[in-house]
Amino acid sequence: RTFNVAVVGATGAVGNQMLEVLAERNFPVNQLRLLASERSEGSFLEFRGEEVMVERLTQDSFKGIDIALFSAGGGRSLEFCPVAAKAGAVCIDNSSAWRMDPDVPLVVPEVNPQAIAGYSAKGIIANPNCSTIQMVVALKPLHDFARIKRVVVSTYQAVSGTGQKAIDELRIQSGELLNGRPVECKVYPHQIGFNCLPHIDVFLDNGYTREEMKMVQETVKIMGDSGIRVTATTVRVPVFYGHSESVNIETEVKLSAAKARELLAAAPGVELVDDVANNLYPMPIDAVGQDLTYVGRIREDESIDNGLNLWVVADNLRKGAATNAVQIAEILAARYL
Ligand code: A2P
Ligand code: 11C
Repeated sequence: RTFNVAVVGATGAVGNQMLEVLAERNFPVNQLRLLASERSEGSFLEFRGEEVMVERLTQDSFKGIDIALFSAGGGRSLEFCPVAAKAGAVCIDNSSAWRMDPDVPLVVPEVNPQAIAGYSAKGIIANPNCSTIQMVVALKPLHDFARIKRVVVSTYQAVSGTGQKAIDELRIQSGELLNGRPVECKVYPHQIGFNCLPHIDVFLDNGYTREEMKMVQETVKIMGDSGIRVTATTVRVPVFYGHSESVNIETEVKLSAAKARELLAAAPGVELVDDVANNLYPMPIDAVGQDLTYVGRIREDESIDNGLNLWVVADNLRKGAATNAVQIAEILAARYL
C-alpha cells in the first residue's frame, strides 16, 4: 500500500533532506503534504520531479495523513504532534521535544528497531539527536560483544546542525574574513568562521550544555542499558556538513583493536575506513550526502586495561536526521501500518 505523508518544516535544512531521502529510497508516498510557517506559504518544492506547494501548518493540516515527519523545532513538535496523532497520523519527530518521554520510543534502526512497536502509546516516535545517532550506530556492535561501561566523547559538529541560517552565517563570515573585513554574528554568540565554539545549545545548571546532556541520556535510552555512563564535550566547528566525534570507551570485556575492526566491518550502517598506512580515515567531506556512519582511527587505549579510541563521522542531516527518520518510517510502514 501507499501512504499519505506530511513533512513539517519542509523548507528547512533537515526537511529538504527528508524530501530527498523519501524520493531516493522510493518510499511508497501517495499524497505528500509540505508544511512550514506562513513565511513559506504558497512557495513550491520539488518532489520526484513535480512541484508541490508548501502550506502553512495549522490544526487542520493532518486530515488523511498516515505518517508525519516533523523537523520544525521543538515548539512546533510539542504543539502539533498530539494534533497529528489525534487525526490518525503516526509522527516521527526529529526535535528533542518528545525524546525522553517514557511513552515515546527513541529509535535508531540499526540499534533498537524493536522499540518502534511502542509507537501506539502516543502515536509518536522520536528521532534522536544527530550526534547521538552516529555514536550509537558505532557503539552497538562493540557493546554487544564487550559491554561498554563508560564513554568519553568530544564532538566536532557542523553548522548545518543549527539550520539554514547558520550555514549562511559561516559562508558569509568566511568571505568577510578572507577579505579582511569585520564579521557580524547573528546565529552564534561568537564568530564561527575560522573558530571553534565549545558551546552547542544552552548551558544548564550543571555546567554542561543541553547537547552534551542529550548525548548522555539518549545513549542510555536507545541502547537500553543504564549501566553505560557517558560524558561529553560538544564543539561547533567551521564545517558545513558532517559531524565528527572522538569516542573513548571502556569495556567490561577486553576488546582488541583488531576485534573491534572485525565487529564494525560487519555491523549494519557502518563503513570501516581505517587504513592509516594510506592516510585513510573518516572525514566529513567524504560523509556528505551519504547514509552510512564511518569509523576509523581504532586504537587500544594504553592508559587503561579495557579501553578503545575511535573516530566516528556521519552526515548530520542524513543519517543524523532525515535518513534515520525515513528508515523508521520504512519499518513502521512495512511491519505496523
Ligand atoms: P519556514 O521556512 O517557513 O520558516 P531550519 O532548521 O533550517 O531553520 O528550518 C526550520 C523549519 O521549520 C523551516 O521549514 C521553517 O519554515 C519551519 N518553521 C519554523 N517556524 C515555524 C512555525 N511557526 N510553523 C511552521 N513551521 C515553522
Ligand atoms: C546540532 N545536534 O548539531 C544539534 C542539532 O536535538 O535535534 C539537533 C538538535 C536536536 O546543533
